Amino acid sequence: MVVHEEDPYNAEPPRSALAEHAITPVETFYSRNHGELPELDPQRWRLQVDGLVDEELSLSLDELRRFEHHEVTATLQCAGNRRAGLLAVRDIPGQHPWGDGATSTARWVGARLADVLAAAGLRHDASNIAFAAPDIAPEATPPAPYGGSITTGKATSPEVLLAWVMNGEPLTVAHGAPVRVVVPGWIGARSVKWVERITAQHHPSDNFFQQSAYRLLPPDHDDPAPGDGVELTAVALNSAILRPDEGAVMTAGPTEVTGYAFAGGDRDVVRVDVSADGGRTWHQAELDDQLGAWAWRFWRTTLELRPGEHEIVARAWDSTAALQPEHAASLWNPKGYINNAWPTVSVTAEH
Ligand code: MTE
Ligand code: MO
Repeated sequence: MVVHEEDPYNAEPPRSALAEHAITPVETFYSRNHGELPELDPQRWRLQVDGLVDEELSLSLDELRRFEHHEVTATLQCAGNRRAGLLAVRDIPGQHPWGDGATSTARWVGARLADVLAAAGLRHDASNIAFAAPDIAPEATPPAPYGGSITTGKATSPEVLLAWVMNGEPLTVAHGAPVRVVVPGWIGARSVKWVERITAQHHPSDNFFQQSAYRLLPPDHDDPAPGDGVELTAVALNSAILRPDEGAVMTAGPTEVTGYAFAGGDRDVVRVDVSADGGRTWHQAELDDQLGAWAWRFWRTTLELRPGEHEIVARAWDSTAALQPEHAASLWNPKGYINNAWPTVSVTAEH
C-alpha cells in the first residue's frame, strides 16, 4: 500500500494492485480515516435510531441481523481520489496527495437502511438522515466525532446498506466494524464507519464533515465558513489508467492498457476511449462485464506503440452522454475534491 499517513491510517493500493481484481481484496482496499480507529465491542455495540420517527430504536448487532440480508457490489470512491492531479496545478497544503487508488470495490452484505427506518416509523417530513460515529477527528474545530448525512430519498433506496460483511468476511476494524453505512454511488465520506446513531431530521447533518469538509468551493474562496460551497453527494464520472504505470518502459509493439471507470449516482459508464498520442486520436476500449449497477467498470484495450515516448490518455462517457472534463486546471478547488479530469500516463517504448 502507499501509506499517506500512519496515524490515523490513510493508504491506497498502487495502480498495479488495484488492477488485479475487479472486486478489491480487503487487504488491498483503500483506507480513509479522519481519526484514531475505534475498537468497538460487538457485544455491547448498539445502533440508536431517533429523530423524526414514531418509535426510537436501540438495536443490538443480533437484532440488526434479524432484518432481511441483502448483498450489493459497490464501489467506494473518496472525494479526494486523484487529488495529486490537482496538486500539480496548484498546491493544497495539509491534504493527502491521493493517487488513482482512493477507490475500491467490495461485495457488502447487511440490512437495508430503508427497512430499519421503516421499522422505526420514519416520518414523512424527515428530509435528511444523519449518521454519527465515535471516532474523533482532530481536523474538526474543535475536534469532534465523525458524521454526515444523506437525503431521505437516497437513504430509503434499496442499495443503501448497514453492512457487517465485506467480501464474505466480517468487517475489519479499519473498514468500520461492527457495522458501517454503505451509500453506493455517493462519495465515500457518506459511508460512515462504526455507525452508532441514525437520526431522521429536517436538515443535513451539522457535522464538520457535512458542513465544512467535503464541499466544493470556488478557487478563490480562502476563508470558508460552515455551509459555504456545495455539499458533495453523488460521485462525479471518473476514470483512471491502471496499466501501464506512469513512467513505464516497455518493448515497442502491442501494449495492453487497462483501467477503471465509475459513473457514480445512478449513472452508468457507457464508453471509454483511449489515446496513445495525448488525445489527438482515440480508440474505443472494451468494457468488462458489469458487476452491478453500483460498481466501477474495468476496461481494456491494446495499443500499438512505436518506439519512443507516448502520452496515453483515457476518457469515460456516462449514460447521460456526459464526458469527463479534459484538464485538472479547469476544476481545481481549495480542498482538492473530485479531480475527474482525463487520466494520462507517460511511457517509453523501446526497440
Ligand atoms: N467513517 C468514520 N466514522 N470515520 C471516517 O474517518 N471516512 C470516510 C468514510 N467513513 C470515515 C468514515 C471517508 S472520507 C471515506 S472515503 C470512506 O469512509 C473510506 O472507507 P474505507 O476506509 O473503508 O475505504
Ligand atoms: Mo473520503
